[in-house]
Amino acid sequence: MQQEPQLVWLTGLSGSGKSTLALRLEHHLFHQGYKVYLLDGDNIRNGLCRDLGFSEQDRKENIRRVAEVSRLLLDAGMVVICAFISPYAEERELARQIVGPDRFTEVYISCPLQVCEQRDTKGLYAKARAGLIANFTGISAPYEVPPHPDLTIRTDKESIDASLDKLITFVEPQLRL
Ligand code: GGZ
Repeated sequence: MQQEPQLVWLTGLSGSGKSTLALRLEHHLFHQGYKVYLLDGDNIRNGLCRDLGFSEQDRKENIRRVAEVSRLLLDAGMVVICAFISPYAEERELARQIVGPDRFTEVYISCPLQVCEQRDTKGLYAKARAGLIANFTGISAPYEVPPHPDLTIRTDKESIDASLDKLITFVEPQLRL
């Protein structure tokens, strides 16, 4: 199948729904016949970036490496989905430049901190509040809201199914040659 290599970059707080949406988008595109690959904390921070933590410097290096890998995958013709907190606007912009602006779509997965904290699916916010995790995004480290994302999805207002529909409707036309 002919496809336009594109990177879909999901940014947002821990617990905002990035990983769920990224995985569901990946499955959808795969079943449509696209060659697609998902990069996220699970497959990146356990391997390529396992020497990195969550200081500002390490997060920036994490995002830079992810962008470089994405560029290689795009050059190989893949559709790439990235799901990272990527809290710094400057690094998201750097990622856009590394892969090429016309191959990069920034999607802001928007959800208020209070809602992410209530969800606390992994108990990380509770640990961060208790001082057991340092530099936790939203608690003791910043998250810079994207000023001009290509798409914003409000997971506190819309169901996962509705959010996914919105994402697919926006992304899929860009992948057709
Ligand atoms: C934020 C942290 C931290 C700290 C561990 N701050 O909800 P999760 O668990 O599964 O996703 C979070 C993931 C964030 O990794 P990223 O590579 O996306 O971060 S960044 O883009 O900023 O480099 C969370 C877990 O790692 N986690 N410690 N201090 N999230």
